[in-house]
Amino acid sequence: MASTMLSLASATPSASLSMQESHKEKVKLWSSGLSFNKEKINPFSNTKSFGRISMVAAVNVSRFEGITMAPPDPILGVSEAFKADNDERKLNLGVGAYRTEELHPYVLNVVKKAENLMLERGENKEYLPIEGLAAFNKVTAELLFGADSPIIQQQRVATVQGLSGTGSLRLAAALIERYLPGAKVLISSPTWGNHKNIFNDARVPWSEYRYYDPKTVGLDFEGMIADIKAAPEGSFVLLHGCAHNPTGIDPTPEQWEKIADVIQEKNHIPFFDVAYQGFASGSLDADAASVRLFAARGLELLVAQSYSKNLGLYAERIGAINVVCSSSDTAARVKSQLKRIARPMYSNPPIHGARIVANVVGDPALFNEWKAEMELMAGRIKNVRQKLYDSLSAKDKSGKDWSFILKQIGMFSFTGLSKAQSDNMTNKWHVYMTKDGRISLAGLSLAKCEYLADAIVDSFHNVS
Ligand code: KET
Repeated sequence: MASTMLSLASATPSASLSMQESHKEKVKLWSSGLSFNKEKINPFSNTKSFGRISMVAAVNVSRFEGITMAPPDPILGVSEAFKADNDERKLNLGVGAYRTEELHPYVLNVVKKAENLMLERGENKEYLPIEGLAAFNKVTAELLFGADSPIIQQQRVATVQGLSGTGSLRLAAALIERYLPGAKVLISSPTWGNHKNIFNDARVPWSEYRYYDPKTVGLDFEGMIADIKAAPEGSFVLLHGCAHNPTGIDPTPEQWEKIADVIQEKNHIPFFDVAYQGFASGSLDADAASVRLFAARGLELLVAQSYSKNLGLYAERIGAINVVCSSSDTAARVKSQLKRIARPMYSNPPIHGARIVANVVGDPALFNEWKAEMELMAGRIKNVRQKLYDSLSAKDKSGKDWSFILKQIGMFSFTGLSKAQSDNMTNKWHVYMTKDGRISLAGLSLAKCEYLADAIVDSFHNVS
């Protein structure tokens, strides 16, 4: 159809050919954003039959011609590349997703039980309210702050079900952009790659505070405190509640107290991203300690939650945004505005994951089973962490100290491998990982530790 249109519009076949040849160039010009001038710049104006040809061009050329190819996502793009690799030694240590020792995806038993309950009850698929499932919102806030928290009793928290951690962060970013325009968000350097995208897309300005010290492969606590102090008063400080991604390095309880002191001094607003509650230590309460410490000081704070990892509900997109306010009245108004932001974006959230969480957390027997399963998952990761360290120490004859791997917690290990070394891991060894040197231990088995250690030792010593 396109070529028919073209020959119909062109005076001669040769005119048709030359137009096709120069077509790409013209379209580039056309879509490059140059100010449009019919006589001089219009790329289709070099022929007498301008009217006819430009009309054909409009039909024949995609309106999206000027759109360039986006780069693959630095984390989810790794899974796509992994799928395309046919080598049988391949290993996907990119995305933070839990696998069994056989490297299969894992659906928790409590999740299956909760789903069976839902089937038995014959629950319907009606729309949820904009703020999500009430039973879910109740238990998710309780899980985070503790059921006996004064925040909950005084109804000072606005909890809205979100599209997992990412969607909940995005809702909060939109709230900041709309109601605290100009306020800056401080994010750790480094951080989970998507944080920057989220604030960029919401048009919220951000800057980084120091966090990781490559010399010690530990926390740059002095730098962190200095940067939080230096930020404009009233900034939001994004903190990873536990199991910092990508470094696996968390502040100690004493350091958390000092961070809270500075935040309070500067009237900053803590903004927690809690994507790994229960996955760092194996205990839901211990992993919420940082958030509870800030809450106990009576501060206003934001907390985004995710059930992707701790309940393995990655694809169900279940999480929440909690805004702790100074009064119940403020919380009610904040909640109404979060709903107003959500409605034109996605209307209301999906129900399936919300029911699973409500059933598991709301039922004492299932809740205990969940805790046991989480300990198992966290335990398996600790075992591969230890085995990887042992293998590296045995294979690397250079005397390099790999003990930082044992000090890191959570799903990941930040290996310190450079981009070139990470590329070597993938290109030569078929080990898929993010280019910042992060590996997901949740995707590693005991059986593959030796192979991984060989790959790391080779990449570390033979690639500069
Ligand atoms: N916060 C952090 C710190 C985080 O690592 C993730 C996911 C999320 C939020 C969001 O997850 P959600 O599924 O939207 O609840 N991180 C892993 C997956 C991803 O990049 O999307 C990862 O780092 O591999």
